[in-house]
Amino acid sequence: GHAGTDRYYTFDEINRYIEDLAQQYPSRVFVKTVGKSYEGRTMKTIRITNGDGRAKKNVILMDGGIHAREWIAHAAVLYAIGELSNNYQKHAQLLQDYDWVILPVVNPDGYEFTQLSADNRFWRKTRQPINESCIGTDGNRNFDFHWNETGAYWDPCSTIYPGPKAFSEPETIVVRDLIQSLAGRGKMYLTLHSYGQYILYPYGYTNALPVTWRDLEEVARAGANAIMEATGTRYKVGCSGSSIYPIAGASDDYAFNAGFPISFTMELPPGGANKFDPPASDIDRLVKEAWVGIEAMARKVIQKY
Ligand code: 0X9
Ligand code: ZN
Repeated sequence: GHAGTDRYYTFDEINRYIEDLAQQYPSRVFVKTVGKSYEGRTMKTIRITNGDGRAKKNVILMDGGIHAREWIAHAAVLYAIGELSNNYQKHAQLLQDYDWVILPVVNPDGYEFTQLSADNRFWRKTRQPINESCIGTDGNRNFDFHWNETGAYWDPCSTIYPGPKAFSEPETIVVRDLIQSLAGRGKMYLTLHSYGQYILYPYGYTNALPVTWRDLEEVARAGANAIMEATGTRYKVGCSGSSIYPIAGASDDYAFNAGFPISFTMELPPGGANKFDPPASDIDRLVKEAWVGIEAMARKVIQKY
């Protein structure tokens, strides 16, 4: 059944959950080690298929938790994994011509750090030291597409430090390699964050729109409309660079530039005093609502590509 909807799972619990799914559904669900974090944690993807064995299907690539403190993102990714794995008959359409590849925890060191003590709860970055006094890089400023051009800050102690160079972090290299290995087959890249209630599309590094912005707008709208209909929650849709502020070196722009025709950052709703900490009692509602949007966007993508 579903996991991590009544409390936030630890990194180990998340890994165990996806391993269990792979054991339970050995013909359809596959877990693969794709790298190690700076502190040596094993990073794993789960690939969910319909088990027909057809190779080289189109792919939807999803990840969460590049920012450590955005726990609701990890939880939403986990819920999507549970839906696709356990309710695969209901979701036959979503798995007919597409495989789903999902990296549930992009920043395991940061995630563990935020769970270690209340003092660390709102840590955002990776955990690789930069110098004697500053730790961590903002993973979502570390990708090699217009790296460090805007929306980052040079101070290694800053929460939006882009790293000493593009792909200085083992964790962003993992995402890079996933994106590159799927180029051509990858039709939608979806990265989950909080908070803001946005579905954001490229570009992020500038407020200029890509020529295909209407396709991006159409798919994002499908997601936002489905959520609105289901729960009344309003997710705003728009280009990252003009809807919030220009940020370079983010994973969404990188995937889009690598050939994913659809690439979104989904910012889940705020919660709790700090806005990054929805109470455990809200997880179930928020992740189900996010799934309504994800499913609607996937349907649209599958129909278009
Ligand atoms: O700043 C970010 O990385 C994201 N917001 S968050 O509050 N979760 O940190 C927004 C990223 C949007 N994408 C791009 N600007 N490319
Ligand atoms: Zn974020």
